[in-house]
Amino acid sequence: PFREPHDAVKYRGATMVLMGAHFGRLAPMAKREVPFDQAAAQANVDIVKMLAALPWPAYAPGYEGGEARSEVWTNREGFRKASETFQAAVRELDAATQAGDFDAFRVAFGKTGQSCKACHDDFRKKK
Ligand code: ASC
Repeated sequence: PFREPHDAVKYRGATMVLMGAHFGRLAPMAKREVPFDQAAAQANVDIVKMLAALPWPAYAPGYEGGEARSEVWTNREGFRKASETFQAAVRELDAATQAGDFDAFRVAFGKTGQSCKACHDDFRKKK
């Protein structure tokens, strides 16, 4: 689906930037810095959920490069598991937000952030 590796690198980078922005907007609520606003949270979770499904085909064989470490391609099973852990956490975040359950939202927010970090630790180049 990508004409050249560079296009895949840009595509997955764009999804990561947008996910970071919209996941980040949940942080003040999760940290109790502002009151939990279910509608505002859901608007951001919906965007994260949609984006969370998108980047994986852009890591197909042949699309090495950018910030991705070679381990993405040499440890396919590990990368697949990391991506599934992340997507499962996002589903949990979505369910908690839809339910308006703030405690579950906080737990799922933490799990989701951990899964972002775990995958970055193992599969993203050190900055
Ligand atoms: C973010 C973001 C990440 C994760 C990670 C959580 O908002 O951009 O990569 O959360 O920092 O530990």
